[in-house]
Amino acid sequence: MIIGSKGIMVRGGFGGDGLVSFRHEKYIPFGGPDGGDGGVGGDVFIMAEPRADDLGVLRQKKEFIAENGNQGGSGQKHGKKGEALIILVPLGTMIFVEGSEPFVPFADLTTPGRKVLVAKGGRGGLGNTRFATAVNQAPEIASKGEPGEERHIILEFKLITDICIIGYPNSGKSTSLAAISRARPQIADYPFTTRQPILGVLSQSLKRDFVIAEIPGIVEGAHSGKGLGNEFLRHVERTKLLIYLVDGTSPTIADDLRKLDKELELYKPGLPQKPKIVAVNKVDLPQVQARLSDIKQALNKLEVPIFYISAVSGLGLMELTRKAMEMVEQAQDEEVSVGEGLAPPPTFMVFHPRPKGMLNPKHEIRNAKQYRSTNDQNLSSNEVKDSKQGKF
Ligand SMILES: Nc1nc2c(ncn2[C@@H]2O[C@H](COP(=O)(O)OP(=O)(O)OP(=O)(O)O)[C@@H](O)[C@H]2O)c(=O)[nH]1
Ligand SMILES: [Mg+2]
Repeated sequence: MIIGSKGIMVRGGFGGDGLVSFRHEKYIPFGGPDGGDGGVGGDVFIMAEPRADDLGVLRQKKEFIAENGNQGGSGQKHGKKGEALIILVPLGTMIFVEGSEPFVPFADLTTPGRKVLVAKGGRGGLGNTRFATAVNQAPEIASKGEPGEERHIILEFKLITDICIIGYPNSGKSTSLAAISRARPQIADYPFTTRQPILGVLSQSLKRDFVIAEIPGIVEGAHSGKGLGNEFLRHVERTKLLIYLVDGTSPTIADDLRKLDKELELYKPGLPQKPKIVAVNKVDLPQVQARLSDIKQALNKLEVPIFYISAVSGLGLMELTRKAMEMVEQAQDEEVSVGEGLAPPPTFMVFHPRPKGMLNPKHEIRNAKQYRSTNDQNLSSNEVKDSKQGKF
């Protein structure tokens, strides 16, 4: 089953704590503070991976937490940075952040290898060297590392295709897809043979390959869950061209087309206004041949290109694919990138410790003894506060 949407939690690693330490060397009395700063926590990224088919690549995992930074060392050594965590998702994944404005994607991964930072690692704490002042030359204080950003994210996977073939069950979508591309979907004379979108590649153009998909059969009432429902229509949203494939043996072809339009409109207003081609299939059958002129008459008012084809004999397929590729190229030129105008990530206000005599009373700085005995990085004892959402 294609996993099309999934909620996950991402969190950057904790910053490492700053260290309280003093230089102890033979013949060097009062060596002074030499505690280093903690390393910054690892960031969490989401990256588009073209080989992944759907969000199933994430398996059952729901929480993604990057590595913590290490504690600072003596001799002013900086703690090691936490390693970044990269979550691989399929190309075509949209990222939404819970709590931000609905329906405005945080990012849209439409190019292979695109990497988006979704949770920053926490800053490392300051070592006691940073707190030395003229009046306090041996500070026994250091600050704790900060927690990383935490976000609840919804991932939505929508296929990126050039062409989508949609139509009623049994109209011949799989047969057509197999005839014009290298895809080998299952073909049978019962409805809903295809239960998942199937992808194929059209490589008849010298310029580039075209990705073509068959969407499982749509029936009247799909928007309210009939048949396989409208679950797969999300994949139609980002195609450049629709091919409405209708069965030539249907006595109500014009009506079938209107119903397809209606189902798409009910799923998402404006969706049927995408560039479109109508293909009447199975014209090799004598009963279709017999009423071909009536069919043409019934469809002559449509303002979209119409092709009369036979997916079995190949009749009209060449002309159909040529027109489809031409329309995709045209649509591409006019396309406005979805990635433009993305909402910025929600902002978190972080209060950082101010060393060298400018300490804010709100910041919790511990003395050296307490500090060494505490290993846990308790969230509530940290200085980071989220002014807006009160998360930290
Ligand atoms: N005579 C004739 N039969 C066809 C043609 N195209 C498809 N068929 C037959 O119609 C039946 C359904 O074909 P499919 O390609 O599986 O139809 P589909 O639209 O993918 O069906 P679902 O996946 O169930 O929605 C099969 O028995 C095909 O052999 C055609 O051009 N001519
Ligand atoms: Mg099929």
